[in-house]
Amino acid sequence: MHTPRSPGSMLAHLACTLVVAGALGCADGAPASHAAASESAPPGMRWIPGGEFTMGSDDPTAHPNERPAHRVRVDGFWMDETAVTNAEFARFVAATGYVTVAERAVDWEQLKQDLPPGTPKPPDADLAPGSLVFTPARERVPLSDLSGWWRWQQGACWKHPAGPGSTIDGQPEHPVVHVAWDDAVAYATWAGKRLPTEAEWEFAARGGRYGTRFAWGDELRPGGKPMANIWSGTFPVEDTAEDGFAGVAPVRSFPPNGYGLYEMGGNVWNWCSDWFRSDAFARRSASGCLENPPGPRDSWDATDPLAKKRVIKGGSYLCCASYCESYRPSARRGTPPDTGSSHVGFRCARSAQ
Ligand SMILES: [Ca+2]
Repeated sequence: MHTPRSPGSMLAHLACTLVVAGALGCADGAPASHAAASESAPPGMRWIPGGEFTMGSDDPTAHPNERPAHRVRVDGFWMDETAVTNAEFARFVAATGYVTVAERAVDWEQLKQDLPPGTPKPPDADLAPGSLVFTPARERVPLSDLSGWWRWQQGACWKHPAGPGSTIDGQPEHPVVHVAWDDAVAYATWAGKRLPTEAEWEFAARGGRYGTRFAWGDELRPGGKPMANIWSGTFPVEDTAEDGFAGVAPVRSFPPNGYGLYEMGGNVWNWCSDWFRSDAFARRSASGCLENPPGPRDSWDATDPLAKKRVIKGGSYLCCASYCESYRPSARRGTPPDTGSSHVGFRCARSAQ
């Protein structure tokens, strides 16, 4: 946990050495792992058979941090069918008494480590518990200025996603949001699971389909059918909900991918276990086919070099063709591990027994 949770600095972080221990190259023709064939499926999880695939993208429209495409191989593993829901997270909190990062006051001593030297301490009121809440802009705003649609809301947390007075009552099947990376790890540990690596997540998101722009093909809406919960209309002013939802949708609202996983694109971003480096793929592309890459040893974002970030994947209900388009499997972003927001959730993985 390193990163600023103060309003201004957190907003800055929301913009849209790889150590690969054992990166010895993939064995040609090696079979995918079937280790789970004799293992009964954990409830709510799907077996991802593993194999070799092309990670990242060389598409001219891909973000620079997705390039270059490179070969990666992952072992088989279990993956949650859906993002962790409010009901599931509530059971975790009830069993453990866990208090999420957004429900704790900001630790100034930690916060200032990621700020320019000499940055003055904010007023105590700005260090009160809270989280980042999406708020539509009243009119078109520069898409380079995230403060045009994100606000720091005291009291916002997983139970009160829009701040005090808001509730998740009646939304047990919505993905839990306002969870920091540390919260996701705490939940996964309690559940006997772990966060997926970025490589596992991207492999799983593709659902066995490769070489297409989206997990379901090259058309965003094949035959006019919405395949993911994304933004429609003018971002960030008005979401016309053409896919049926403005804001977070309950899990299983859209068709599953080829592995039976729901909402691996759109709805809410998913935390991964890796540190985020914007140059990660460039640094490892010469290493040949990588086996189960765990991600970089450290974090670095060219646009935000002081912050330490973890990888998030999948995009959210705020993504659209004109802004980020991160519901593509290769899309990736870094977010400070102590920063949650109203469009970031997670799902868990589990290694074969
Ligand atoms: Ca939508």
